Amino acid sequence: MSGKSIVSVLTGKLVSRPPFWFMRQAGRYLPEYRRVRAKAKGFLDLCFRPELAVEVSLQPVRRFATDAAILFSDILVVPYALGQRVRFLENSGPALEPIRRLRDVAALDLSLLAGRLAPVYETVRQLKRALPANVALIGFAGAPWTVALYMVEGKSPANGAAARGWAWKKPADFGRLVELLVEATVGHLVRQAECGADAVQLFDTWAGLLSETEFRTWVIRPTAEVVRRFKSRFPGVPVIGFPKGAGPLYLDYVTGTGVDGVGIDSLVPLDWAANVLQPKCAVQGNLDNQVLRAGGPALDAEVRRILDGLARGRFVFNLGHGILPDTPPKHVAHVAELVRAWPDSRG
Ligand code: 1CP
Repeated sequence: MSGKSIVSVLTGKLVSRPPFWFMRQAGRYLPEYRRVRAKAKGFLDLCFRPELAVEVSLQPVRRFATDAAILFSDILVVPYALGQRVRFLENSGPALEPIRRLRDVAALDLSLLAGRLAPVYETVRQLKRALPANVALIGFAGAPWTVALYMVEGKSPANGAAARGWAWKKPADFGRLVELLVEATVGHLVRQAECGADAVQLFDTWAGLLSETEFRTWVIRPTAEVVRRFKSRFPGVPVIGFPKGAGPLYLDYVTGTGVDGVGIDSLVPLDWAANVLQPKCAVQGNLDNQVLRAGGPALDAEVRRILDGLARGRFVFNLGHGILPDTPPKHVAHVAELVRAWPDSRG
């Protein structure tokens, strides 16, 4: 296989075996990550030191020979770069100074973004030089809805009551925040593409919290705007959208946003994905992260079920959500073997 097989799949070409990578493939489950992490002052420091961020981005590629590296960064570097106070507390997750009113939105400053994120773009440049020609470099951003949710809630959201309450009561005000994030997201993705990203992914981790009406307004509409504006600058760089938990609305998401590939969570039925989504775009997913952690015969059976269900069409093997911190790396290595061996790995 020549070139980058993930880019081939996302642009509609057939490949001999499905390419693979894993969401959150760099992280605490890897001992080599924990060693580098210990050198950084905090999580944001790790994201903003190119020599460390490049190293942790490359670790899973070396260990598992994945078909892609994902930039090591976080979706919450964007709120930080807009001037919001963002901290990552050890072992408890993100803490942001919550945004609750139009006045808080007005205090955010788009002009800070490129400068504050310059180290991230330097990481992308260095990664591009370090990667073999057949390994794709995936850039990413959080989608406007998911990033807005963290900005308003100030922490890992439970039901999103603060953000959703605001959006239902004052849609124009919440809409200003989302518009600002559309602008910031396009700028962030364009700069990653300028520095060498081969594809980009939009993480909409909390899309599944929403009602149909909210999903159309706060997920499909802003994502369509991001995709349209990104593609006007980089028509050849494919976009993968991951609206986790979208259920049957995955179809309207694909047709309404214009993404080249869609990440599906582990609950999406494979036959539905093959019959309804794959004719419209490439599909990426959807191994359950708990079965990856558990391992054993159940893991083998699930990997084969997914490959048999989707690998004859446009398909990128991945998880339905990120790798859990207590996942044995040897389970990940085993999955990589099974995917590489398909169709001979069929049970
Ligand atoms: O100290 C640490 O090591 C913290 C753990 C960690 C890591 C490894 C965080 C904090 N972020 C990351 C890296 C990261 N985050 C990457 C690059 C690595 C890779 O994928 O290999 C990416 C793409 C993300 C994206 C991200 N951050 C998402 C979307 C994807 C998803 O998993 O849902 C979200 C929701 C975040 C927020 C975030 N950052 C970190 C944590 C612990 C969280 C989640 C908090 C929560 O559950 O609400």
